[in-house]
Amino acid sequence: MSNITTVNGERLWQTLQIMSGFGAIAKDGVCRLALSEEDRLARDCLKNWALGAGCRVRVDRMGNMFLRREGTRPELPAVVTGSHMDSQPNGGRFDGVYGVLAGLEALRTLNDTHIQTERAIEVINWTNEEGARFAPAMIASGVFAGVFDLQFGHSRRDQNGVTLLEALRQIGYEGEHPVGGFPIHAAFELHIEQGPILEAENRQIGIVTAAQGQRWFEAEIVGFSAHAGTTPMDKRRDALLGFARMVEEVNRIGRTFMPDGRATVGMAQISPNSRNVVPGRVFFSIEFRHPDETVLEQMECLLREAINIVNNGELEAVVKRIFDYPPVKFDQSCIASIRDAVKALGYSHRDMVSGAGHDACYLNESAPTAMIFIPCVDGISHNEDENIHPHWATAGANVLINALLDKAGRVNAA
Ligand code: HGY
Ligand code: MN
Ligand code: MN
Repeated sequence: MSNITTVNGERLWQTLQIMSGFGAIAKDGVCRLALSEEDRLARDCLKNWALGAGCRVRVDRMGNMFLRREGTRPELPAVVTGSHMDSQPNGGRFDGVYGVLAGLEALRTLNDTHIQTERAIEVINWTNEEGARFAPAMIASGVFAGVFDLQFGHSRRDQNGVTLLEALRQIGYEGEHPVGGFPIHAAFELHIEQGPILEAENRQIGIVTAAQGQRWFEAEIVGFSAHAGTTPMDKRRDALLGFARMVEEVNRIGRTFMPDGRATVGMAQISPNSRNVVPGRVFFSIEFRHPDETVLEQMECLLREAINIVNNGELEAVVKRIFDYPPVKFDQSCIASIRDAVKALGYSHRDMVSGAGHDACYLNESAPTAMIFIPCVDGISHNEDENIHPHWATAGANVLINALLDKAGRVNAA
């Protein structure tokens, strides 16, 4: 990679600070749930910035936003980058949004340096990557990649019964463009690592060659709601007791497959959730992750054995898999573009497997894709304390813009 281009790190950092104001919560966190009013404000801001940078903005029927900087040959499949701007309820200021804004910064830098590319470059804001409001996660990139159909995507309901389609309409982001169905030449996603490795090894960049597989489940345990004062202990059908056993079992399954195995019960709804009523029902989530598909299969088998133990006549317990994707291997040619950029920039780096899921994992089903990581402080994410340093943010964006140029074809020297 001969002539390299570098971004305006200060401008990137400023856009990150402005964007973190939409849905800001205590401890410098954000709560910007997918298709919420906070998400609408962030989307409108992104759209205005993109229009200000001379991009065309289009929105598809899942609300995915595409910020397009035209190339000299518009008929060729574009090169894309992007990530997500929705957050966890107690999210950090960088998870997802950093990749979107670094992509915008790349387009702005190409404008500043009057670089023209043969292929168009598009920055994408994917809807509902987190799966915090609408399960499963990465639903919109999943529809784009053909993993889910549009009707499934639109029908997902949040905990208040609002469908994803209703939410799109409420914030005015139900676009008219079809979801997917067009070729992409190459795709890159830039993201914070959300783990401790890069910082601990004092490396600036992670070249992400793969991502671990995931399986998500929903489970329900039904007992019988009863008076806390008059119901003897041996006459209870306490759904929460069954839930407690399942939490122990899920944790045991995760530990059985350490060091790579992950098992989490993250969401639970207790009914009727009243202090003086023995819980009659618990609805909860379970998710497993591992780089090896056969281990995920073993974890699921152990889960089904565990649920049968709880399903003992006193309590009725059922579990349903709602989402799974196998371990992902990213595209070697895109990885090479990243590696060339990292070496040309002289950044310390290492290859990595992503522990987290990303839209790139689905995009990889329909386009050559790879990811770039930057460190985050103490590996903290999905927590208000999530943090990065400005120079990390700049380094990641510098790798991104040069990888994009490598694939989009530079028409003129700067
Ligand atoms: O859950 C994940 O892996 C991603 O951060 N949404
Ligand atoms: Mn993310
Ligand atoms: Mn996340």
